[in-house]
Amino acid sequence: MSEELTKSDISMELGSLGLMIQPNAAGLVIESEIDSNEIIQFISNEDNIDSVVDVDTVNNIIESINSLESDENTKESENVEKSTTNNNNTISDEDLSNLLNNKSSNELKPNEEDTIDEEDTIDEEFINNTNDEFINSEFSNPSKALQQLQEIIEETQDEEKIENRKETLHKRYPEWCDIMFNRDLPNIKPRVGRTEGYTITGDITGESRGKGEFEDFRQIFKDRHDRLTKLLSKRAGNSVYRVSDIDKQQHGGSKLVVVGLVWNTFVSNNGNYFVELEDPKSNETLRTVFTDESMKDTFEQIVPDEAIAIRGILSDDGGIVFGDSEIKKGRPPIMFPEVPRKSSNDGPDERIDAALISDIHVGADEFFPDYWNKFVDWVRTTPTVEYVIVAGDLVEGIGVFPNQDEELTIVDIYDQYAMTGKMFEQLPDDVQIITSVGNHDAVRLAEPQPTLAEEFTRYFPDNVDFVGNPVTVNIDGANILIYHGMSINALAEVVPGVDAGTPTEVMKLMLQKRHVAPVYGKNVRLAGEEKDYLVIDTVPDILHCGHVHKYGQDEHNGIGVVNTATWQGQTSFQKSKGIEPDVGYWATADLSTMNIEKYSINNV
Ligand code: D5M
Ligand code: FE
Ligand code: ZN
Repeated sequence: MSEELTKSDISMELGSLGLMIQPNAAGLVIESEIDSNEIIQFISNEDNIDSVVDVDTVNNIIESINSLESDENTKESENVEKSTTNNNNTISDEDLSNLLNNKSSNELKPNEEDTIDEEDTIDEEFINNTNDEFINSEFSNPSKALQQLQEIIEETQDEEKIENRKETLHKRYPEWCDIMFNRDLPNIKPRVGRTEGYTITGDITGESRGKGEFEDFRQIFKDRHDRLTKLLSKRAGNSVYRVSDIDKQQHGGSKLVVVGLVWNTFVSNNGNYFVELEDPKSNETLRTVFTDESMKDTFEQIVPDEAIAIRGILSDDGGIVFGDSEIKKGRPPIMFPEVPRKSSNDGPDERIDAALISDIHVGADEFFPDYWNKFVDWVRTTPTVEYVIVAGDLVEGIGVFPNQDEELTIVDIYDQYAMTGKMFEQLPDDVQIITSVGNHDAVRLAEPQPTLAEEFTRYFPDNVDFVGNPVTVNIDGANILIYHGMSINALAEVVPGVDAGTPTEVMKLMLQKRHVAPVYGKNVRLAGEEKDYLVIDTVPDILHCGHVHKYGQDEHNGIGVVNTATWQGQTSFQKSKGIEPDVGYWATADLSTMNIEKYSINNV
């Protein structure tokens, strides 16, 4: 019996539980006539965790086991059982003892099929030699052992908590759970099933290379400049000069098109419009000026850090470009990269609907579960809907703005996602859900944003695909650019005549500028990366945003733009800013026609 485990086996098994045993004591276990596993069970259940198990303790245990064995078998097993459950005399923490019980019964149970090598028996010399070493090692430190054990317990409890989290939501949030989960759901109508699938491009998730260094940051502007210069060259119809490519001696006095990132714009006292362009590679700048009043509207659409091209004449000394004010061959003197007019449609031949939503804000006091039910029921009963696309702000988050916790029904971020996951479970399994993230989600604020970590996505069903912000989703040939919309406020602030309350007007500017967040600063944070993920490379069929909580749909050069509002009522922050949200809205995009249809809880 005793040769089933070696001294080191015992030491290690107990060590893995955080229970340290002196080698001499371990040797004693093996020497005894009693099954070593039984002794280990006793030690792990009975011994005082605060100390290293010593020879005396083992002797005591052996004695008590021997005295038990002299009793009747039934009585003995009763006692053993009792001792495993009522061990609070030695181990105060109930969870701790439970853990030990589980561990010892699961892992230390003798395996009848296992035979142990004869060599693996007691080594008297080893015990004597390693005794001091062991006692002096950090593992023989009782408080360290206790700490390690507590860590194991916490992890185990954590995992159990995560598993139980969704199942226990109704205990913590009975009102919402009653409204959403305690009701008769309409039967799911089978999907039409036309889609052949989708692909995601331009997702930063898993691709982030930035180390937060200044050079990474410069790199995004260099890349932005390079890629948009290519588009601008096409648009300008002839070769364009970068600011640093202009040879002031050679080009002085000649007509040219110059491209750069906007460094600065200003109107002089004389009413002239100045635009300073920069080449981010060399940091060289070039001043351009328009004197014609007719350039005002275009001039006002220019925002800092975007890439534009300007046509004009370089002064003799090469110091300034005098901007042209005429449209030549259909080309204006100030050119944005722009999206070409879309006339054809690469989408599917027959109707496939993507339902577009955003800004659910689960967890906020102002989230309306009864509104959400209407959406769920509509998806369940609308068989043409094969995709649901969420443009970020799934949850309200925590610590997003000062005193936010005073307006939270769910203050735990994991619970917020667990609740959202449970909500998504009510959508049909064969509807593909693709969800991006926003400024309220548990990811970095700087754009591009990678998607949620597994610790949050684990609460969602398998038909949910988590993507970053922004991304392009290609469904059967139709491209939908999803971008949460944090730049909408910044753009609206910089460009006169547009307002975040009419988001489609701002979203059109993104297409014009071929960039979803052209302005840096003003609540737009950028992350340094190898390339600028916010450049609109692929011309989308539809641009889908959220964030401003206002519904809007329109088109720009044949490209649909839609903002899908929110599921959250007015917060005190929004009240202070005069924002009246549109609550309970969504859109469908028929990908065969790119037709966008508006829905609200009031018309389904
Ligand atoms: O955005 C909800 C609304 O609040 C939306 O209209 C944008 C606006 N908002 C959000 N953050 C700001 C800042 N920092 N300044 C001005 N307006 C803002 P949500 O992302 O859901 O909080
Ligand atoms: Fe939002
Ligand atoms: Zn937002």
